[in-house]
Amino acid sequence: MLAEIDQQIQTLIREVGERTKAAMQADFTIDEKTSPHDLVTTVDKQNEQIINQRLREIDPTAQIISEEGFGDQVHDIHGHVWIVDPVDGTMNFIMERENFAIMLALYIDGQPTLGYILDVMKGLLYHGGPALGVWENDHQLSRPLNRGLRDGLIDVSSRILMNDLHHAQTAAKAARSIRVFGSAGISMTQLITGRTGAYITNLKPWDLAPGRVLAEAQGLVVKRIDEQPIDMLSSNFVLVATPKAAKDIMELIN
Ligand code: 2AM
Ligand code: CA
Ligand code: CA
Ligand code: CA
Repeated sequence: MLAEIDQQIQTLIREVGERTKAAMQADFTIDEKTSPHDLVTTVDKQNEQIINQRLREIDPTAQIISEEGFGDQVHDIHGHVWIVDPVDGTMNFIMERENFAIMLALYIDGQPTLGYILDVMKGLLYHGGPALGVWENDHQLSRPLNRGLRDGLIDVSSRILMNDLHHAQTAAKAARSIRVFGSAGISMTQLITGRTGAYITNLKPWDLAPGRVLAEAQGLVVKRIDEQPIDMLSSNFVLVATPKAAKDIMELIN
């Protein structure tokens, strides 16, 4: 059953990826959400409507959590819950025209089960989970090396780095170098392929959901900085890292 759903979701996300590339060349409207740093486009909204409609056909009894308001009001995570980010890295979509993703995840009874991150402009789909393994298109990924903080690259979201939240600058200074991608999804692809070794960030459910599935299946640590359990119905201030880098960072910043 999981394999069948998986095939349908891969087809869906690829289709939405193609439509997104076409829409980027045409006219789309940009609106401010909460500030000039927080934008949404008609492409985000249309993608979400298409994805959610197809999810309701593929998995009719599931609940859907999604960013732009076309999902359900979800108060408990029991059963099948799909978590959807129709364009992750909207600022990159608008300004860079690359380095953005389309993301979906399936949680069953709260358990991370399937994750999908499509790097739209590179045409790379990261997909899988604990039962299926983790794949980049049709190539199964090996597990990242377990590097310590000092031997790897650290990724910190720009707001956290600039404001030194949770002493993130202390961790950043200890690493080999720092990377900032502007898309949680792209950041997750760098972790699961072993390019970066750690990521400190504060994420909404749709920013975190697929990356968490894939990162955990790759043997990476995904945990809240405050050591509380992750709550997929709200925001989480998290660390995603190799086991060694996670230990190094927790010792440095707590
Ligand atoms: P988004 O593009 O889907 O909104 C960097 O901005 C990363 O943080 C992106 O993955 C972005 O996802 C996410 N993010 C979450 N909340 C945000 C906010 N209020 N403003 C800007 N980006 C936000
Ligand atoms: Ca957004
Ligand atoms: Ca997002
Ligand atoms: Ca988004």
